[in-house]
Amino acid sequence: MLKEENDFVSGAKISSKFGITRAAVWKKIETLRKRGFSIAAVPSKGYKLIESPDLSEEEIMMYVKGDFWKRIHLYKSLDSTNDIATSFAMKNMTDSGIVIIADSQNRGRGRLGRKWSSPPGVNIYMSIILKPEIEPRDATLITVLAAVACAGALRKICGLEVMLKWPNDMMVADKKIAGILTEVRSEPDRIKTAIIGVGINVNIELKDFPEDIRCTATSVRQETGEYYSRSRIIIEILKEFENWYKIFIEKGRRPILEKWKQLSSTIGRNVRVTTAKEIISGIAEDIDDEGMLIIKLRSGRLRKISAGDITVLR
Ligand code: BTX
Repeated sequence: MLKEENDFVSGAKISSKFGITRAAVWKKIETLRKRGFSIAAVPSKGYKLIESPDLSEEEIMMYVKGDFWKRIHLYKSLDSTNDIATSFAMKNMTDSGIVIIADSQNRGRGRLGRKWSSPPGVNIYMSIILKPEIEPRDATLITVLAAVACAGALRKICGLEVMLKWPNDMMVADKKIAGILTEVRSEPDRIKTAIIGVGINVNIELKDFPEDIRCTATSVRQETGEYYSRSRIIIEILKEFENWYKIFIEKGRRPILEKWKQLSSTIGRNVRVTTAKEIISGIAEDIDDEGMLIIKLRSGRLRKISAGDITVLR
C-alpha cells in the first residue's frame, strides 16, 4: 500500500484496509523496518515509504504472487540455496512454486561439485522448487527453460546482450554472468521434484571477484556501469519463468527450444566438449528435443551429449 501510494498514508487508512488495529499496523511497520525498509512516520500524516531494500521477499511476492508462485523465503546467509530447497522438498513440506533466496552462500555449488562464488550484498542466489508434471527424459528442458527465462529477464531489465552457452551458462561478451544448477529427483515415469538453482552476478565489481575467475566472469554492474535492484531482476525472472512454463505445458517443447537456439552462443560454433568420460571436438550442430547437444564430428558422424563443459574454439 505504501509503495502504491508513494506518499504519506494514515495509520487509520491502513488499519481499515487490512482490518487490523492501529497497534498492529505499527508492529508491521516495525517488522518492515527491521527487514531494511526505510519508512517515515509523522504523527499527523501517517507513514511514507522512503526506500526499499534492494532484496526483499515482500516486494517480490507483491508482484508475483498467484497460482504459480506460492512463497518466497529470503535468508541472510545459507550454505547453498539448493541444499535448503532439497531438504524442504525431501520433507515433503512444500508445494511447487516455492523460491528460496539467500543474500550470501558459504558453500555455493556449481556442477560436479565446483564452487560458485557467492559474496554478500551484491548478487542473486536463488533456488526454485518445482513439482513439474513432466517425464524424467525432459529434465534437461527444465534447465533450458530456466536459462531462457533468466536471459529474457536480464535482456529486458538491464538491456544486456545475454547469450546462452549449453547447457547452463549465461554469457555476456563471452564472459560468465550467471549459471544454473538443476537437481532432479525422479520416479520411473515422472519427475518428483526439480530444484533449479540460479546464480547471477548483479552488482559485484570486477575487483571483488576471486582472482581465479576475474578473467572469465562478469556482472550486470560491470557491463552496464549501473546498480540494479536484485528484487526487480528476480521479479522479472519469475514472471518469465511462469510464462515459459505455461507455454511448455500448452504447446510442448518446441517454442522453448526455438527460443534457446535464438539466444545460443554455442550452435554453429566449433567446440570442444569435455564430458566425464572423454573430450570431443566438432561443430555444435543443434540441440535435440530433449535438450541434448548434437555435435558433428570431423568424420561427419553425429554425437549426442547430455552433459559436459563446452569450450568454444575460435
Ligand atoms: P558450473 O559448474 O557451470 O560453473 C562453476 C564454475 O564457474 C567454477 O568452477 C568457476 O570457474 C566459475 N565461477 C564460480 N563462481 C562464479 C561466479 N560467481 N561467476 C562466474 N563464474 C563463476 C554453474 O556451475 C552453476 C552455478 C549455480 C549457482 C547457483 S547459486 C544458487 C544455487 N545454490 C547453489 O549452491 N548453486 C546454485
